[in-house]
Amino acid sequence: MTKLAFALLLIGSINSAQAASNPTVIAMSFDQHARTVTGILADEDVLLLDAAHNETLLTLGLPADVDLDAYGVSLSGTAISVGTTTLIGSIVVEPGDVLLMTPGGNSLLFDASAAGLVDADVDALTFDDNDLLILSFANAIVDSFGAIAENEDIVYWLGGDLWTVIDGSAEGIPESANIDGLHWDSAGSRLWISFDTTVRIGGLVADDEDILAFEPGWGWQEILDVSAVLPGSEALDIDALWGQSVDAQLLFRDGFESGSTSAWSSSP
Ligand SMILES: [Ca+2]
Ligand SMILES: [Ca+2]
Ligand SMILES: [Ca+2]
Ligand SMILES: [Ca+2]
Repeated sequence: MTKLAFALLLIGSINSAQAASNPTVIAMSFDQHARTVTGILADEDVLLLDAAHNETLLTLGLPADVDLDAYGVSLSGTAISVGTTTLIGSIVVEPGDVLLMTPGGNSLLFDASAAGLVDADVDALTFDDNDLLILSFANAIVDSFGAIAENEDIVYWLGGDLWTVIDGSAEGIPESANIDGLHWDSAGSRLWISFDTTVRIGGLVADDEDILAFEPGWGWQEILDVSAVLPGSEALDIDALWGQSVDAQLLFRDGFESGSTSAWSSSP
């Protein structure tokens, strides 16, 4: 683990360590379609869940045949990754790319092939306190310097090099597990994490639709047992994740999302 990476991650948050930060809004996407009372939540859509467990569906305008597999909101706009190569507007977005969506247009925030990463698939992303992109990949990635990011690792891409933020196996994550959802909770000085399989860690058992928090130096906590809140979601996997602890209006600041209130019934 590089000390530089931790230093970057923790800038601006040192004084808020262990602060209470119950999430106001959690945004999540699933790996497959799910049924709500008012319709289908597609795997390219986002479900917003507030602290009272009210639900709002967001559609990002993505093609219907693509899976949204990473999602986050930066100071510039909304960042996404997809599961398969997809034409979004005039941009070919590959699984390893991160597309930045703004009211003024879309652009690639991270271009995996231009970075020299072969067969890359970004499956989780978030932004640190300096709005720097943080990534996890679906498969092991090797950069031009020979640094390896496993799929349970969390990394920066800085200056053409991978910088480890979290070495997953050093933090107790089984090497068989993959981090597929990620959010830097600045107010709580912790990372929210979802896995793609059931994981036993820190005395917890987390299913793939659950959200845990990891705080460097403090360990693991459960943020949300999603199946307890959304009956019928046990068969689903949260494959994209974002949250807001302080200012829920942040979610809508880039202005392009649309939503409608819904209620959960069960997965199809
Ligand atoms: Ca999805
Ligand atoms: Ca992807
Ligand atoms: Ca991963
Ligand atoms: Ca998951």
